[in-house]
Amino acid sequence: MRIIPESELIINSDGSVFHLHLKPEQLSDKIIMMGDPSRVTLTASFFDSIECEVASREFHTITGTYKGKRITALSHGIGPDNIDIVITELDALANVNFKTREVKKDFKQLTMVRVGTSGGLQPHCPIGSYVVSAKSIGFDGVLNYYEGRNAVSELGFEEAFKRHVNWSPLHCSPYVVKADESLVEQIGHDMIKGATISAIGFYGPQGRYVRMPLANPDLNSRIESFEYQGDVITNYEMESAPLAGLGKLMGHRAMTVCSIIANRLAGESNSNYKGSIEDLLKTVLDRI
Ligand code: R1P
Repeated sequence: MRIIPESELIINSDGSVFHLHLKPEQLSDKIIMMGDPSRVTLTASFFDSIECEVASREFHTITGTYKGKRITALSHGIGPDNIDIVITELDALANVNFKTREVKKDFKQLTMVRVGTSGGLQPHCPIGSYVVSAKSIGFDGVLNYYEGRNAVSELGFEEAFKRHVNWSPLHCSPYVVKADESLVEQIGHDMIKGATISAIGFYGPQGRYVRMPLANPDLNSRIESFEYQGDVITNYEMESAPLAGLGKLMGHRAMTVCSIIANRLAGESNSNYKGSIEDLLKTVLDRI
């Protein structure tokens, strides 16, 4: 059996995993995730009881019970690169023996639902609607570093997308992955099912022109007009693709659902979205 070297999986002196600072016994197999650390406090305000709270960098975790279910609420910060850290460490907490540094014989499957905010790209995803990322298009490249990337990707969609938008060779190759289908049904059966882009940044990489002109100013209009076998691209955020892709590669159930807080077509946004995200968090807590 392979012993995972200390350099590959860093375990802190208190027995917690490197970035998240969590110990294996502090993690539930039901995990609700979000970018903003303060949203974890909001989520835990609906819990019946709190078992533990840990904060390290942008990673804020509270495990407790909600209507009798043991749930971990955790923030992952902003960006797809953070998802590589968070999913790998969550999987290690569940599936690596921290004493022997061996992979456990019995696999423990985690259920991970990210509740985020997002900008809509289609008229049927107005501000205030909830969009489940049934498919995600990763502009970030995280999944390309893992063996099995092609096995979990929709290769026909990827090729059609690159052709349609005239994908720049300077960008890393986009990957297209499905979220866990049974989880999408369980959490989002009455919500809009979409195809979501996980961008590698917030401004230029999502086509926002503040002061710096864009290298590909027509990329968003090409994205909006793209259609593949009935799918259109519904929204932009920054984490759903590595979450769905790495989750699938590792054998976990993972998905993202977002509250739409901006409409990129109409150029409108709503910065007062607390109520709608609160309702979405409660819905996910009820359904997870
Ligand atoms: C950008 O403002 C952040 O908001 C969205 C994006 O994915 C990115 O993380 O999600 P969260 O509201 O979950 O952070």
